[in-house]
Amino acid sequence: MELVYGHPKSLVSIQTKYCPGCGHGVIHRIITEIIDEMGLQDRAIITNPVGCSIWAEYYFDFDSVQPAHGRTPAAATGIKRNLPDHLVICYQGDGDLAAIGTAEIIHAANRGEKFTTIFVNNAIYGMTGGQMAPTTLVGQYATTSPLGRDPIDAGMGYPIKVCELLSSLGGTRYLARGAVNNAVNVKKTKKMIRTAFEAQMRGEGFTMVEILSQCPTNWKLTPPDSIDWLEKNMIPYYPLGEIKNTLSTVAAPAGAGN
Ligand SMILES: Cc1ncc(C[n+]2csc(CCOP(=O)(O)OP(=O)(O)O)c2C)c(N)n1
Repeated sequence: MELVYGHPKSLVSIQTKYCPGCGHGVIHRIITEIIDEMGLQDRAIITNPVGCSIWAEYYFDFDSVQPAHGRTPAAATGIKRNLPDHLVICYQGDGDLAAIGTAEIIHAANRGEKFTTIFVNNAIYGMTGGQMAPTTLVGQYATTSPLGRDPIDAGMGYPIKVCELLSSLGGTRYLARGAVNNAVNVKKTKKMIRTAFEAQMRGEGFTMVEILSQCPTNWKLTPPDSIDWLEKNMIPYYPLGEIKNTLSTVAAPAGAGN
């Protein structure tokens, strides 16, 4: 009998600690499906720093390293340079990547480090209870912006579009933005991650997939309402699709980069 559906081998079969409606679980699922499809379970290493995904090492059935908050690109740089035949994934939240780790990601991207960043943008600090993140939308409530993010009068600045920001850097080869708010977007996001992983294994430069993801608990919404909120508020500001793609279209010579 042909198997049409199964649990990914690279994903441990246990209940996660994520809140109901959180996007991290879906993102874990599509990453592990691709790792299985590419046969990379024994050559995959994920670096997951502080944030809700601190639990990820319990769920991924392959190697993981937990660097300090925001320092994941530095750790991934060292790992990938030493193990160029491995799939190295930097799994970062928006607080981690776009606040405390801003310098790390900019320089890693600019150097064209050959790992893939999975940037989970839930527009808030999830783990610490809903403080404003660099990606929090204008007007959005957070515990540190109780009247809504106010870029000018309260001096809170504007939500940062990370893909667009990194796109000017010479070392970046593939920057795409997906979402996990519905089945169509999950499928498209999976395709983006696969493109990035394949490019990495061909030895191309820096690749990143930003994923707009629900945080019902800290958005103070039910899971269904958080899906609507993401679609109505996040997608118009953070457009989905490929923001930059300068990947080679010809196959790399045998052995190049892996
Ligand atoms: C050096 C350091 N500073 C601050 C913290 C507190 N802290 C833990 S998680 C976090 C924010 C995480 O937010 P994000 O990266 O967006 O991930 P999420 O929890 O939303 O998935 C912060 C500030 C810490 N653990 N270490």
